[in-house]
Amino acid sequence: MVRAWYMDDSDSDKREPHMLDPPVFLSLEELNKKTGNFFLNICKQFDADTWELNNELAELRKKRGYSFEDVCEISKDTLPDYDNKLKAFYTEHIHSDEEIRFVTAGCGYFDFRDRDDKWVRVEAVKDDLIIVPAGIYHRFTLDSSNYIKAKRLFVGEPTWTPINRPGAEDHPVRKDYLKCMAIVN
Ligand code: KMT
Ligand code: NI
Repeated sequence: MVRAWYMDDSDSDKREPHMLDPPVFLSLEELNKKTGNFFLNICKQFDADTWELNNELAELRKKRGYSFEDVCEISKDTLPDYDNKLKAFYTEHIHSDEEIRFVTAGCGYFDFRDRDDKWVRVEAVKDDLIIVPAGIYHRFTLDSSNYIKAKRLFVGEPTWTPINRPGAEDHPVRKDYLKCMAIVN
């Protein structure tokens, strides 16, 4: 199950959960409200061992036009330029397209800014499909197990380039995201 919670502001190891004391969890519905309805139905679960047989996942891919697919395995031994990549993943950024990750092994944290600019941490484990909307501020870190394997899906030819904050405020994709957020409650 995808779990989500508000983060504390301690600057200890980012791979720790960083829950508030006591913890404040968000249901997917609450997460959805806090981020402008973008999360509705997008933190989904599919059995990673049988995903190829799953019609619902096939439908979703077709509907959203996910034509590209590869595998990203993040560990010191499997990811070239590991330290720099992890640093870039954890630098707050947006993308001009959706970032789609289907976790097939391991665990990681996707952090998102809510509509009040507070960090919400979303735990991604095996079977979780996470679709990060274009224009939302986010970042990623491994947890203390230091390992995740995920499929990366994309519409067309992928561009993984992050647009870092600050510097992303005037990007048209960011403006579109804010416009959408303003009209939902
Ligand atoms: C990204 O762009 O943040 C990543 O690819 C993170 C890891 S995917 C499990
Ligand atoms: Ni990203």
